[in-house]
Amino acid sequence: MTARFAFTIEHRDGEARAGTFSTPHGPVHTPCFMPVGTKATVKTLTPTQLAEAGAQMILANTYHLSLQPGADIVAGAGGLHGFMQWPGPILTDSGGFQVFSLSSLRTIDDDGVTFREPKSGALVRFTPEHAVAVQNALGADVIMAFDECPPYPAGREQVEGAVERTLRWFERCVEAHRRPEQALFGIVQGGIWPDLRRRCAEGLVAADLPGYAIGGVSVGEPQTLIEQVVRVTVPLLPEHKPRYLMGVGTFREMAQAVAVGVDLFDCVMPTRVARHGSALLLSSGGDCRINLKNAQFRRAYEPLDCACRCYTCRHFSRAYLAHLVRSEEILAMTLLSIHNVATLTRFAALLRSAIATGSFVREFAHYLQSGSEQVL
Ligand code: PRF
Ligand code: ZN
Repeated sequence: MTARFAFTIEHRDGEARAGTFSTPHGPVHTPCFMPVGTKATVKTLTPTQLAEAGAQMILANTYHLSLQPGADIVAGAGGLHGFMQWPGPILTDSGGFQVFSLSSLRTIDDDGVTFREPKSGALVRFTPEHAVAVQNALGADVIMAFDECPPYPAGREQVEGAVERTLRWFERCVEAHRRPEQALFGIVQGGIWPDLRRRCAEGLVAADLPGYAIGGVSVGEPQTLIEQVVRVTVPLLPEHKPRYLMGVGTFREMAQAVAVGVDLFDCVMPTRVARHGSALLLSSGGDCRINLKNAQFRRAYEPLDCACRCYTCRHFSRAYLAHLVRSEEILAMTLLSIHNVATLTRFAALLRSAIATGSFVREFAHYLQSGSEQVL
């Protein structure tokens, strides 16, 4: 199983690594940013536009797809690759996070989670076996274990309970997994407590999976805590397996996580802000975004970002985009999503080449200064 999902580290710069993760649908060069296609579409983008924007691997969601259209319908099309016509690698999240963040009237017990389906109001039950069976049917290259992600802030007892449950559910996921051509990744929970992170990581690492994720971060905690939790958790994971930081994808957070040895990221932010009229700018050197509704862009005839080679920046001016946004034209969402996805994938590629040339720390120093106080 693992040979199919080999992870080769090609360059190192401090703890940062540049590698290649092999999947049945092609290689993923890391560090890599994965755009989110929750319902088997990265909103407003065709697969061709996504590929041209530099996407390598994309993410879809078990929670949404199992409710609509249902795993059997996706399986009938030959799985997600055939259904959505994305030829490259795909990862599905298990639903663990979405069940907790999106559904109402949740009841968790040791066997699984029952919740009310937001649209129909029907009661739905998710168990580790169900989450894995759905992901086996969806057919992504990487599938995620079913975990419990507590909110922030949460008390230590609650997080400790979530870790124990995540570990028991993990054993059941490993047992239920039926398709060796899909890589199952485990997810480390444990909130902000280093000892709970250690306990969780040790339980998962014993299973010798092809990859591991850090969950339970970026759930509302301050920036400094995110960085410190990641710094404490990464060394608990195997050196020669890909490490995936779930739901994180700003420039600063990515650079800081890459600096301590994270390889994969996903985040809805670039496509979500695009649909609200905002463009991410890399050239300014910070986590900068501009809103095209702002009056200053009405007569700005230059591209969003002169250094960006995306379709949007090669063809259109800020003034045209500002016009589309103000007119609430659908094309605004597509053109801004192309640019924002291209910008995040380009940022990951810049991290990668800086690691390859040994200039990572020097080039990205301005992103790496940590927050003020040491909290952990
Ligand atoms: N677990 C799962 N998916 C996730 C998370 C998690 O903890 C997060 C937390 N940032 C995002 N997506 N299964
Ligand atoms: Zn662009």
